[in-house]
Amino acid sequence: MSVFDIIVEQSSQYPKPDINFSYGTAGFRELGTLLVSTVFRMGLVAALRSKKRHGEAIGVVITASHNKEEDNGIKLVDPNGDMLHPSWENYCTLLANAETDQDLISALQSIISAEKIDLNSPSQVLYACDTRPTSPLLVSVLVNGISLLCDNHKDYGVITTPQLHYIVLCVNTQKSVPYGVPTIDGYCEKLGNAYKKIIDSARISPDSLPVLHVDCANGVGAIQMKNLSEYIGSDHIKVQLHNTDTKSLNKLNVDCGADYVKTNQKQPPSMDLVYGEWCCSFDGDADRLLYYCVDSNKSFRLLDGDKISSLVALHFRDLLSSAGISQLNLGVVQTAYANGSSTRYIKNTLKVPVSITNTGVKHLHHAALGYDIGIYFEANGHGSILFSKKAVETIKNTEPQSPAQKLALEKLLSFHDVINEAIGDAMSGLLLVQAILLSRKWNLEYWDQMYNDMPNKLLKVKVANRHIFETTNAEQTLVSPAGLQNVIENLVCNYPNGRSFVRPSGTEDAVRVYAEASYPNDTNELAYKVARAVY
Ligand code: 16G
Ligand code: ZN
Repeated sequence: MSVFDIIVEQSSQYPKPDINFSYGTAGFRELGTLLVSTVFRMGLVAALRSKKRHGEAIGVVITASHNKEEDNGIKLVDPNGDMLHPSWENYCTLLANAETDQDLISALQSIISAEKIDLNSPSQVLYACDTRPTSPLLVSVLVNGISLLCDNHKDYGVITTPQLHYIVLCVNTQKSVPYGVPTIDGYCEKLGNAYKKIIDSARISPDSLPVLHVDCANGVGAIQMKNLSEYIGSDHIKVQLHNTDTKSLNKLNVDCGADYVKTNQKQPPSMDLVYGEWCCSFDGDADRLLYYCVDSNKSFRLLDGDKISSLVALHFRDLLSSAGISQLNLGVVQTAYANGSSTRYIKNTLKVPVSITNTGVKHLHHAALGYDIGIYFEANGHGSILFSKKAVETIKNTEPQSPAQKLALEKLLSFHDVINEAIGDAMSGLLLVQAILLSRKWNLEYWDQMYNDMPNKLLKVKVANRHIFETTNAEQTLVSPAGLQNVIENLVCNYPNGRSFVRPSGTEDAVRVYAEASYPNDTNELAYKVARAVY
């Protein structure tokens, strides 16, 4: 029997449901029970992608992030720990939509021939999942798919999405400059030790450490944050974990998690906010991070991805200056959703350049590679910082002329190790933010005052066909349907500092309308008027 005969035989156990799949911004997302055929096929793609890359490890994560518990998803991780290369997304879509087992074989053969893949090449696939009830079944089917083309595969169990990205990057750099040890212990050691170094050099005593309340969204972050904070120890970090029930049904992301907090602009009902306390939320797979607190009037204050970017840009600008390094270009990448105040603050006050890209981590990550040190965060809390080779070498090779300069150089290297450069990572981001705030002796209230957010509104509009909405200019301008952009611009100019754009969602069957303006009433009016024009 040829390998294709075996694939046909196996695949017949997993018939494709009557769904048109599309590998979107975050891979495939669907009701978990409807993803069985897809994960089997993605096992095959992962093996082929690894063969194409001569045996470099490819990652597969089974997760639907902040989506509801019944949903699940699957996405592939490329050898450098980044998202799957866009040229392969179409292959994933092609395979997922093959109607019959024979169609599947034809699709596989077309990929093998287009990419000139030698089936005898070595391959390696690493996989993991989140805490969803459908994850174990999907993992077992995934393994069935992988093992038909690849005998070197490893299960990393229930870990966060960014941890798997980290592991893939570590495995693939073992023979050159190892990024780290490719285990969860290795992750805790690398990030945890770097964080401890910064706290020690800032001479922060255990008594003066604030307690950070962490909402784990009843997801995998609950397990892994416990692990990480225990590794670091309470003399360096004090966290109190909330929403940590990963065992009961109907808890994941319910009334908690970063998406809940961002969408509702309020804390999870399970968390009582007290003035002066520090709080943050992860999403269901712990790749998003948001901070929040209440002010002295008990009003909720959200410190979102834009505020994290601003804090990081300020701190890195200062550290580079104290380290006497002026030859590295530091930049921030945002999307159109970034609050206008944050963009103005970073550009005009910090004098750090800002580029705007399409929504979705892969776009931000790619743009951040254009800077020597590229900071990227989506407003929703997903982000990281990328250091170029030149940046790391410059920091390592600069000869300090004073103790202060030496300290700044050491801190830059420690910050480099705290960050998970493979992808946005809530736990790594938490250590980063804590280390910056504690180094600067800032609290959340002080951080919040960096700038005032513009009032803003995000609406989801169900339309007959979202695919007719086409955008340009980093999704800020509509090119289709014809004439709609003019209508939006005519509305926007009626409101002081108005800004609005419309884009099709990459994860849901809807379009999103964003508006901001100087006054809350104007903002709402603008958003609803644009939404009416879209509908
Ligand atoms: C996905 C993206 C996220 C983006 C969101 C936009 C990744 C890992 N995740 O969750 O970055 O903000 O989609 O969703 O890329 P939307 O297209 O439905 O607005
Ligand atoms: Zn997520």
